[in-house]
Formats: sequence, structure tokens, C-alpha cells
Amino acid sequence: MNKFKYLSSCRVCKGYNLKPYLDLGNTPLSNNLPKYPFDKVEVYPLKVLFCEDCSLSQLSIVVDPKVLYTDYVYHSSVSQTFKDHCRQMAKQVKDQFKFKSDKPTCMDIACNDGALLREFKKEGFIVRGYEPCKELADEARGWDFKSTPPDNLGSTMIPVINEFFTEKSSNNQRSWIGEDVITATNVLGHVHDLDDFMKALVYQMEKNEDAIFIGEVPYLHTLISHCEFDTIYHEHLSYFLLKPLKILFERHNLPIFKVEYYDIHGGSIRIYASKPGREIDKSVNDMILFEETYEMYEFKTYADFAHQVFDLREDLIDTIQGIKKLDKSIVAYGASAKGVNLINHCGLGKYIDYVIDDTPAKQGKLIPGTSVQIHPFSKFDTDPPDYILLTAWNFKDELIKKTKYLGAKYIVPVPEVEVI
Ligand code: JHZ
Ligand code: ZN
Repeated sequence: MNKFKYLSSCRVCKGYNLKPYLDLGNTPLSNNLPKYPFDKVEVYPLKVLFCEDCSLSQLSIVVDPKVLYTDYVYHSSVSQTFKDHCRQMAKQVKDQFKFKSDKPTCMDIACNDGALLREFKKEGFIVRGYEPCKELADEARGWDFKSTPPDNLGSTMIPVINEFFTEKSSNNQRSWIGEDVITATNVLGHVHDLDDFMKALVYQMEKNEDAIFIGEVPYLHTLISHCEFDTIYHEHLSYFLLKPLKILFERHNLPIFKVEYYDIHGGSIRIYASKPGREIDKSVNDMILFEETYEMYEFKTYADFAHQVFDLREDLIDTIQGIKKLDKSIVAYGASAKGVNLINHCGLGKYIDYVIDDTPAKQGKLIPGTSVQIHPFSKFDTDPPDYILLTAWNFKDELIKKTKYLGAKYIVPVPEVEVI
């Protein structure tokens, strides 16, 4: 693949009825952070299409995954809220399902730094992961002794296959009785060839009749209703409703038997799928009816959303310019992918003094497309801001709790601009 290619048909239903509804211009990749101001930063088109046949929203281009994920700076363990979410998920899975063995097995696809696997491990699961980024795979394994002190190697080590999860990479890489649980949180939206992913999944689930797949994806209904346009960026190729997911999983003979909604990452759905035969929970049909009621299968909903995006953008720029006129400093908390995207899309680089992020891999780097630098938390104390822009607004409570003592005001960009 060149650095990117254009999408030729819908990645779920293969149809050609793709209608554009939002064009966010050409922007840099949100997790490719330059080290120096003279580092070359490439920009890529960011346009969203609606499939009139299956209602999948998807980007018009696919950036080469090697460009996106080779030196991936996002670490899921940095947020306590996300770690709590993982703990609850592991506990709930353990309590909710009956497993044959008291040492059930779990595999996490794109396990990042191992945040979820560590929680499953604590619940007594035997775990393993897939992760394409080498540094993250090492951290999940427990080999990165800088970030995980090796106090008790036996209990922290996790086997991780340092690969993308594909039919090819998963071939011959399965346990021979098959995992009990396979998880993939915030992964399906990043995968271009969903059929290949599904084939790999089917292969992994083949040996165990009772195997369960549990996936989490940001929910398109919340993205639209909360105007979370900053979560639209190049890594996120697809924006899911339950309907296209149901079509995809049924095509591969793994029906979704249950769905739940969680507030995490601005609003996500968790789907449960298995081989046919399980009773289909009422939640599945209820969510499809919900999507119909909110006209999520109508193009007009998305055209209206595009207008709201541009209104919100204007509002945010006006608010920030107003604050700058008063000669106040503004610092962003969270060099999140969505934050990088927001800063670029709204042209906020010139108004932001610096960005704080607790992820060591992001510190010292720059917000691409700007000369704004990312600093560790201690910078808040040496150079306290008047205003904090919550660029990781999905962790608003956690960020406010940590910074309350600074006495700064907060700018919350979505669902509507709010200064508190
Ligand atoms: P956060 C990521 O998006 C990337 P991002 C990915 N594409 C995806 O799908 C979504 O998640 C779901 C920092 N932070 O999690 C850490 C602190 O510094 O909202 C992160 O850099 N201190 C895989 O990047 C950023 O903020 C803190 O106390 O938009 C949060 O990024 C907390 C809570 C966060 O996702
Ligand atoms: Zn489609």
C-alpha cells in the first residue's frame, strides 16, 4: 500500500452507495507525534461517508496501518477510569459466564500495554495477547522494566504475539482447545479488512464450542448526538451502529447475542458474539429499534450533524479567542488523538501555550501541525495556566480531580462548549 488508498466499496456490505457527509479537510495523523519542529508532518484527507445500504459510516481513505501503528504512543493504562472499566469488565465476564475450567483462558486482540489482560489475569484467567506495536507488546509482556518494575516476574509476564491480528498471522497460533473468551476493545473501528479479521476470529474460536467474543467500539449514535467530531480521525476507519456489526458477525456465523452500552470513551457499545445456538438477548433487538427511532439509518441525520460540527467549531474558536484577548494562558490537558485532531481542525495551535500528558512516550514531543510542546504534569506547577482545555474530555472528572488545586478554569469542548 502507498501511504494511503481510497475506499472502493463499503467495508461491511460491499455496496457502492457511499455518500459523503463530513469533510474535515486535510489533517495530520493524531498519534504520529513529531520530535522536532522541522520534522516532516504529512497530512491526509479526513472525509466521512455513509453507506446507504448498511448504515456504516466510514472514512474515504485507508492509511497504511504500518504508518499508523509502528511507533504507537497511545497507552491505555494511563487513565485510571479506563483501568477501572477494564477491571469491571473482567469481573463481569467471570461472574456472568460459566466456564468449564476454574482457570479459563482469554485472548485480547490489540492488547496495547496490557491494561485489560492484567485485569483478566487478576480474575484467574490464563491470558495472552496480540499487539502490532513492538514497544507496547513488550510493555504488555512485562519486558519493559522501565514502566513495569519486575518485582514478581512470574505473575506479571504475559505472552504477546507482536503482529496485527489477521487470518495469516493467526494461522497455527491458537491454543488447541481454544480460548474461552476473546476480547477486542477499540479495535474493530481500526481494521480495514473486517472479513479477514472475522476469518481469523472464526479460526480462533473453532476449537471451543462455547467460546465468546467480546468487542467494544465507540457508538455512532453518541458520537452524533454529543457532537464528538474530534473522535473522527485517520485511525478510526469505521463508526459503528449495531446494525452493520450484526450484518458482519452474522455473515461469519457468529451472531451477536447481547449488547450493552457504556459511557467509556465518550459512549461505547459492548457486543457479545458466539457460535449459533445461544439465546439472543432482548438488548439486541432493542438497540436496533433504538437506532431506527433515532433515524440512524437516514442520511439526513448525518447531514444535520455536519452542520452542528461547524457550529460547535465556531463556538470553540470564539470562546478561545475571547479568552486570549484577555491575555490569559490556555493549556490543554491530554495529547489524546482526539485532542490533536481538535487542535488541528480548529486551528487552535496558536492559542495554546503547551499540552500536558502523563504518557511518557508523548512527553517532549509536539502536537503535529503546530509548534505546541507536550509536557509532563509537573509543568502545571512551574507554569500554572489560567484555563485548561480538556482535550481528553471523556476523562473530564479524572482530569479535574487531578488539577483542581491549580484553581484554573476549564474549557470543555464537547458536547457543547462550556467554561467552568
Ligand atoms: P484517550 C485513543 O484515542 C486511541 P484518544 C484509539 N484510537 C482509540 O480508539 C481510542 O483511544 C478509544 C492522557 N491522560 O484515552 C492520556 C493523561 O495524561 O481519551 C492520553 O494521551 N492523564 C486507540 O487518544 C489522553 O490523555 C490522565 O489522567 O483520543 C487520553 O486519550 C488521563 C485520564 C489521560 O484516547
Ligand atoms: Zn454498507
